[in-house]
Amino acid sequence: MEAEKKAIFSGMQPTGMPHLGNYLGALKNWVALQDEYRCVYCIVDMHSLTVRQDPAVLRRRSRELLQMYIAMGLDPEKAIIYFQSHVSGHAELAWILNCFTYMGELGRMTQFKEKSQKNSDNINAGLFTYPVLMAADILLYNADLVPIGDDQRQHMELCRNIALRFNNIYGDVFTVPEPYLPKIGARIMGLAEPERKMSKSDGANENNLIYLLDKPELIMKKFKSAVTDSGNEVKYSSDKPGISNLLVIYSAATGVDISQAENEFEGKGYGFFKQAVGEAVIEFIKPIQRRFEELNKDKDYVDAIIRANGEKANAIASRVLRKVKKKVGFPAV
Ligand code: ATP
Ligand code: LTN
Repeated sequence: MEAEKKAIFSGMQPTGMPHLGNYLGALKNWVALQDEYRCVYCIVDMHSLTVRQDPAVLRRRSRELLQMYIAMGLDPEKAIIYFQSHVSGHAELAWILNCFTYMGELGRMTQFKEKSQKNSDNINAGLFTYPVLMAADILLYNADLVPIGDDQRQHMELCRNIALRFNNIYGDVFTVPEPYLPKIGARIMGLAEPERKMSKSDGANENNLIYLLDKPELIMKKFKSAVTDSGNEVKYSSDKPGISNLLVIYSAATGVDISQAENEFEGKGYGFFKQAVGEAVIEFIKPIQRRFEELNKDKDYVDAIIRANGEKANAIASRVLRKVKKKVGFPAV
């Protein structure tokens, strides 16, 4: 039975607590897919090193993110959740794939351009080859589907091209993966700056993002101070980025579609609407926070998951890596 299930891989950087954008854009789908697919969900700590990190903070955040995966509803018996740095195959495959990726392709990546602008004092080679490591993550597990938010589409396209290029030379080695995006919520914008995506590393304005561990009062305060637009109609429209973003959040959080929500809030005004969005978000975040706190007290359980799942991931990765090494012509061990 297990062998017939399709495979899913996705990852998130431990660069901070996940926010509402991460949840609605990616994590929510991870949970939804875990019964139907063979899922592998990684904490991509190696990717985080492309930006300077404090070691103690990185270690803490990596563990917190793993706890968050479980608190959100991922079942570590069903899905494999583990740290990228615990499986050396990621780095090994990334090296091989580097030799099948062109400088020009990497130079075109929007994330690279944006991050080099933001970190102009540290434009390291890792930042440039970041998408190759991401391709290695995915191809190492022969993933069919990769649940991600909209900002990762371009990296996915590159990953597919690398896989196709490699397969063209060596035969069908890699599964060519497809991105999997939510119908609604693939790009959640900032609450204070609705023309920019909500982003963890954009902490300058804390009112811009809702962290999954924010207390209910703080969540409500942030929603109440969210930027709206002129007028007073709750309508989805390109000249109303603030209200449109709140409608997307409401719809993704409750499952009510946007036109239904527009009807629900007709004539109610922005203040009432913002309060309702806040309440909806608080409601689904509450059980996640409760579970996170419980896990905080259960160090042994979390340690056991880290060990067991790291081993499972390693076993899959080594099989694929062995095949790749043979194909490219490395001597057998
Ligand atoms: P950083 O700012 O450190 O780059 P991030 O907030 O962009 O972090 P990532 O760890 O890079 O988050 O992304 C994890 C997942 O969340 C990815 O699948 C990404 O596409 C998705 N994601 C990130 N931001 C948003 C957003 N604003 N809306 C929807 N999905 C998002
Ligand atoms: N690049 C992604 C994180 C990431 C990822 C992956 C996502 C690293 N490896 C593999 C999906 C599959 C990001 O910045 N959000």
